[in-house]
Amino acid sequence: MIEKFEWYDVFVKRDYKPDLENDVVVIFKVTPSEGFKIEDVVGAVASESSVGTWTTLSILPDRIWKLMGKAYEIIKLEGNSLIAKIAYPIELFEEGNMPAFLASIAGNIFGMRRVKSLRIEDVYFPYSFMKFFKGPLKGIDGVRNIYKIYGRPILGTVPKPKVGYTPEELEKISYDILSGGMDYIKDDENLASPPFCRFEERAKGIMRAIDKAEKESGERKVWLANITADVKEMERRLKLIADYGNPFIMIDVVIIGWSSLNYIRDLAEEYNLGIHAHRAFHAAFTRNRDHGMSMFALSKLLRLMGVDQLHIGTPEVGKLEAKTEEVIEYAKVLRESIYRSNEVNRMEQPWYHIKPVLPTSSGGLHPGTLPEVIKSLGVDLVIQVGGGVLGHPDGPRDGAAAVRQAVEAITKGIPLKDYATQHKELRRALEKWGILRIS
Ligand code: CAP
Ligand code: MG
Repeated sequence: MIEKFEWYDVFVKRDYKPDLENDVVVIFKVTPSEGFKIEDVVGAVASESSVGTWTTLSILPDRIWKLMGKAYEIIKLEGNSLIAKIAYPIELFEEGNMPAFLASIAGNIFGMRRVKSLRIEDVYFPYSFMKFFKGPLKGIDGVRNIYKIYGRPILGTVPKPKVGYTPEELEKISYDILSGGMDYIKDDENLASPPFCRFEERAKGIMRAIDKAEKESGERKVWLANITADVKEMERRLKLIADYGNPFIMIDVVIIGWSSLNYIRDLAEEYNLGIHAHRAFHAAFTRNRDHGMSMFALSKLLRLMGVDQLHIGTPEVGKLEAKTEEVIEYAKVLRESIYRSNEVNRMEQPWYHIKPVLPTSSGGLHPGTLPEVIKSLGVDLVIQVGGGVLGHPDGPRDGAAAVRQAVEAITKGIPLKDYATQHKELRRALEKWGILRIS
């Protein structure tokens, strides 16, 4: 028998100094349920996410004391919430196994009765943990080298309606968009291979459009081909894309899951393909600021896993809920070689061998929003415009041209309304949608 102790209390060690070479640190925002002491709640989170359960045990090998999560810092926030920093020794985790890692630090704890709500704000990875992950194959330089586009954002369109076109219709739209000036054409996140638009037929049509647009424009054109499906089917579609010589695939990374992503990441390397990551479903757990996981932490996990482009949303001019200052931090943590912040819920993160990811800004954009997008997020960016191209009064070709002109104007430092006097397509877009500013 071991001596009696308060089980959850032993996971709170305020005198512990995290070992930044050998500890993973998770920063949680914790809101305790009524009637529970802070230590009992934070200790429970550290226990259940590492080695413990709800009670003391009759068998407890000495090793366990080394493996346990240690809550070493607790900071009270306004209201009833607090920030808890918990350090986990890397020996707790299998090397390179992201799903199992998440089953620890993002598993049962979200449902514990004693937490009213719980949110992973940040996850710090030491090199000793990171070295088992590959990160992006291409990274920002690799993606730019595909297109040979430097110094401006990469521009593309997702045709709308998002699902419903036939392959023939998409071939025409793709050609119009690409010859209008877009760099890529993208499938929507929920377009897979429905009966009226089978993947193979779509591939034929879009690749024909790409060939034609490339020959005429002399520019590289790309299809972000959504292969989201069962893993075996994704593999088949990925190989088809590689056979066509198209350099990119797209996947709905959150929906397909971590082990599928890992598998596809390795295959993409074998076939030398970039990965465009759509984040559909993320808002189910990132949007609530008290519960789930932050988009910031998700961005870090996905950079580690190795996507080349990731959707991060827009500044406050788009259609989806977002806070400009938060979106800027997502872009920073994807791009920088050492991420730094003074915020209480963030840690400094060096990225070592892990290449940067190109952030993708998307959702309700049109030419009149782009000055704010580029002002907030810079030019190392993918700008993705759907309705803002397909909704152009004179059709998709002019819609694409208007986006390209807007970006030309911004990179030359010319106000959109001045550039529009000489560029009809841009003028027509601004007449319909105006120029939006973050007030
Ligand atoms: C954009 C989009 C994107 C969302 C994803 C859509 O179309 O294709 O999937 O923006 O958002 O279907 O809504 P529009 P995020 O340009 O027509 O809005 O990148 O923020 O995850
Ligand atoms: Mg979409």
